[in-house]
Amino acid sequence: MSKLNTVIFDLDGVLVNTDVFHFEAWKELADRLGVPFSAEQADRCRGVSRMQSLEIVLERSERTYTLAEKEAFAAEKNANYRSRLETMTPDDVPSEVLETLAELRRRGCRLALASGSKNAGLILERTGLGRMLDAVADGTMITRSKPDPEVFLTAAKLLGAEPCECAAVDDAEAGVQSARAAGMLAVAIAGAAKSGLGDMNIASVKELLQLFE
Ligand code: B16
Repeated sequence: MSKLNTVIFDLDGVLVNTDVFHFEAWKELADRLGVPFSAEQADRCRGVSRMQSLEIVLERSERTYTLAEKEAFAAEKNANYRSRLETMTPDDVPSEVLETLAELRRRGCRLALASGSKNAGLILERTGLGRMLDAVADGTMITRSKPDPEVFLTAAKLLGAEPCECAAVDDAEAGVQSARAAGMLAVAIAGAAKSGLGDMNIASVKELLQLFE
């Protein structure tokens, strides 16, 4: 196996806590429609596409909806979500994330993003995180969502990195599956780590530094 020299991060729930905004925006839609929506369902929305998330939100609905209605619901949720993103500032990036990115770079590591979100650009701009990354692959550049490996492979390609040189960090089951299918070292964090889904399972991004000592 080649030596690791690249770290590719998921965004929502890994570099920033926008997973909470996703939950709040989906919950408001579910409440308006009178559909129960649990934390367990919200957890299953992690990493998967907007329309797949909507299907999870609607799975306890007593009525079915047309595609046009579903597209309107997804647009409503996205407008709500983006209004929350507009409030973000650089202070919303946890200090341990900033310190870890800076230290990884100091150790010669290339850094990239692999997010399924079409809103990643807004988040990177609001938080200033874009300046700390060498490449960005997001939901606007792919046709297949996680667990398909496309987004992680796109990020690696942008850097000219081989998958075996990359550690891929994700908090979602779909994301860890995507990383593994890409042939990368799959590093699980947060919920995915608690379930032991990764090749490596970490509680904090700081633990990535042990890969580059
Ligand atoms: P959007 P990630 C994913 O981002 C989220 O985890 C997932 O909950 C969301 O449905 C998906 O992006 C699409 O996001 O609606 O903003 O385009 O975890 O891959 O960074």
